[in-house]
Amino acid sequence: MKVFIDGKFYDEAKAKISVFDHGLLYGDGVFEGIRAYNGRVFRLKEHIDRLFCSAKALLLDIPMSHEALMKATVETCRRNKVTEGYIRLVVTRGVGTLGLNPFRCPKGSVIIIAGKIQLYPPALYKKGMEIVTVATTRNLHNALNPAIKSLNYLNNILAKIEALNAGMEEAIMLNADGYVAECTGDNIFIIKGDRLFTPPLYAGALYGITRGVAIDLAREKGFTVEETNLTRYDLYNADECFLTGTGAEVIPVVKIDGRTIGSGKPGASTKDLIKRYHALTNSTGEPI
Ligand code: PXG
Repeated sequence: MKVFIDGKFYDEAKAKISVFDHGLLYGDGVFEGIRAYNGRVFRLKEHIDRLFCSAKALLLDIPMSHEALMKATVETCRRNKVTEGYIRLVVTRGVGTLGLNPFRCPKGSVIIIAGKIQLYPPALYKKGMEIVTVATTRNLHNALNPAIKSLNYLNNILAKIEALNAGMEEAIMLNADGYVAECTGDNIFIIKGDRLFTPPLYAGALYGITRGVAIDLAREKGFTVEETNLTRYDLYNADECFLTGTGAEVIPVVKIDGRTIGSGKPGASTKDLIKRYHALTNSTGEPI
């Protein structure tokens, strides 16, 4: 595998960054997880846009233009012959002194890795997932805004540990007010009648790229989409529930905290959405 670091490609074993990089020392940096399907990078522009928005929130200067970053991402896929896979883009604060001050780091580093993705077990897409609400509260937006895709993922990892300890693959995180925020690496949706609901950004959700695609696809089918606060009661009494994420794509949820959702099987609208999501991933994107 060849890894892109600051304009050059390195063999996997030689792809290294400094131990003085504040990305490592403080989790000071941002990232994106992107997928390639059928020789195209899906929603590349949207991912790069979000990376720049995350960086802006941290006053982190990405030392490449939007266009150059798009080109480098596609080139990393090409060099690794990745036509179907996962791309990890990381921008760190860069090398600095032993001390928090980010302004003592003269230049950020850009890393691009193109490889394989570890998905949820395929059976879960057929029979649906069971998930649980966990005790770890989603970060407050005024502390570390969940809209920032930063290298500080401990809030999510703590929740993921709780899910795994409970024998589940994914966890629902609530915000400090007790409203549903999102899952550890996925956004959450419910369907009730002809309405689709998902938590808004201010509830502690990432503006997921897949979330945006799911909203568009649902509207195409005549659903009214509402970004509004949801309680666990709303989830338990939904007709259908599903999660979205670049890694997860669209995955049905059939049980939450022991409560069966709808019929207990993946819902018809969710299955239709999954089909149309795949049609889109296989036919659109930046050609590699
Ligand atoms: N919420 C959080 C906290 C995320 O990290 C999403 C929602 C979904 O956003 P997108 O833009 O991907 O639809 C994410 C993204 C992984 C993995 O390796 C995780 C994500 C993306 C890709 C891979 O588990 N999370």
